[in-house]
Parts: sequence; structure tokens; C-alpha cells
Amino acid sequence: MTTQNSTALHIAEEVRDALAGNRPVVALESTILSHGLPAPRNHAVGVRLEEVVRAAGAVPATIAVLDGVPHIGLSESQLDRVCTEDLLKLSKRDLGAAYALHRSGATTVASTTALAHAAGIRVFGTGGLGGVHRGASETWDVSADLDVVAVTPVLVVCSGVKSILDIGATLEVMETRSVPVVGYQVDKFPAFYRRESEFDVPWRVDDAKQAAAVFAASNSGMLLANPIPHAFEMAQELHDRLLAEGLEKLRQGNVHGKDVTPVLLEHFHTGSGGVSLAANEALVVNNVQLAAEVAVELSR
Ligand code: PSU
Ligand code: MN
Repeated sequence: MTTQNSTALHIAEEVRDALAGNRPVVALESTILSHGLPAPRNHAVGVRLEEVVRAAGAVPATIAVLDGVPHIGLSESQLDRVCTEDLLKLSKRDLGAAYALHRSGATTVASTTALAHAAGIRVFGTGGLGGVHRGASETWDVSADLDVVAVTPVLVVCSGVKSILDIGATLEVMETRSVPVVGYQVDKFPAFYRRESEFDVPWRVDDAKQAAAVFAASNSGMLLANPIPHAFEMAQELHDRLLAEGLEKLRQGNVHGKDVTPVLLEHFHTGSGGVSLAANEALVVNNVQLAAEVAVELSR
């Protein structure tokens, strides 16, 4: 299957109706639920994100692959499955194999973006984008998220990338791949748990209307970088300690590939006594809210 083959997608009726009526829809990913947040909090967050999208006047479409079939918009019991089953983590390249072999899995930014586009959804709200890992000049570990966003006209709203990545290199790749990077009410690219990294954003917008206008004019994928709300920003010392420990843990455990992000997130969650969990939730909710506002502007 290709993700362009919409007959291989299951689109929830509510989502299909909204798209047909040119009403706003916001895509949501499932890896953040199945691999990024512990149960049972993941379920509460999944429900909350959908509520936030609705409250802003858009329709949520949480995306996951169930028994091989990409689902665009989940029922209550399907969301339950995503939050309780031990799912695969599916990047874009895995969608064909999962389809052919009838496997279930959670979708990353890369696969969610591709599936959202295949369904006709233009806006996607999430937590953090994958990027260029530290040491990538040796390991070649660069998330497929960057390549997919570069070739898919979907607006991804996120809180930048985590400082476990090489933020400067990630921004360089997005420049090379011609992905517009736009800060939301900030001049510095956000670093997930921290509002600002040391790197400037090339463009800044100050409201959802401007963000929608830039996206509409760009005719490409785009990153809208929305910093974590002030009240939830992680203290620099705590952040730096967890990061150093987490990187050491990866080295000692010889962790590679798609396990890197989940292992690091888990370390932050256990090592911060819940501070990183609250931060993670707050920033995703905030991003999804903004994504819905932009989606509403786009459908005007
Ligand atoms: N960053 C986070 N939380 C996450 C992820 C990234 O703060 O849950 C997930 C997203 O689904 C993202 C994926 O697309 O990790 C990137 O994984 P990789 O680096 O293996 O491409
Ligand atoms: Mn990787």
C-alpha cells in the first residue's frame, strides 16, 4: 500500500464529514501516547487532547494503525487499545509492512504527517519533533520526521525538539530541506522542556491568523514552534542533570534507533518525580490548542 491510496485508510465518519465540508480538522499522533507517556496517564492525555481540539471548534483525528489499517480518528475503544496494548512504533517506512502483515502500531510525526496528508488533513499538533541526534555524524541517526515534513504539505505544531538532540544540526537540516520554521510568539527555537534554545528562528508570528497565512502561502510542510507554557518550563539545573544522566544511560545500555527517544523520555519521567510528565502534557495540550486555532483560521 502507499499512503496516497486512500482506500487503504479508515477515516472516522466525523472526520470524513468535516473534511468534506471544509471544516477544521487536527491530526494527533499516537506514539506520544503509547511510547511517550506512561499508562494510565496516556489515556487521560489522549482524551484531553481531543477535548481541547473540539473546544477550539475543530474535529480531532487521532491516528494509529490497527490490525494493519491506518485509522484516521479513533473510537473510544480504539483509543483504549492504543493506550494499553504493547504497540509497535511505526515510522513512515513501516506502514506498508504493518498493512501487509496486519500489525498494530503507533504512528510517529513522520507517519502521522504522511497519513494526515493522505486523508486530506492540513494541520497536526504534537509534542516534539524528532531530529538530528547528537553524534549523528558517526551514527547517521536523523529522524525520518525531518524528511517527511520536508515533502508533505502539513503544518506541524510542536515545542521544537528536545535537547537530547543536536538542535543546531536539526535546524540546519530543515534549512537544507526547505522546511519553513516559524516561532510562535518567540524569537528563539524552543527546546521542548525549555522555552528557548540558543538558536534563532528564521520567522516569527504572533497569532494563529498569521501562522495560517504563512502556511497557506508556503505551499509546503511547515514547523510552527510553540514554546512550553511558562509555568511548566523545567528548571535549567534539573533539566541539565536529567539530560546528562539520560545520555549516559543510552551509552551504557547501547540504545539505538527507534528506542532512543522512549528510553530518554522514560528517564526524564522517573528521574524528575513527575515534573517532566506535567511539562510534557502541558506543552502538548498547548500545541494542540494552537493547532486547532490555526486549523480554524485556515478553513475561514
Ligand atoms: N519527541 C518527544 N516525544 C515523543 C517523540 C518525540 O518529545 O513521543 C516521538 C514522536 O512520535 C516522534 C518520534 O515522531 O518520537 C521520533 O522518533 P525517531 O527519533 O525514532 O524518529
Ligand atoms: Mn532515529
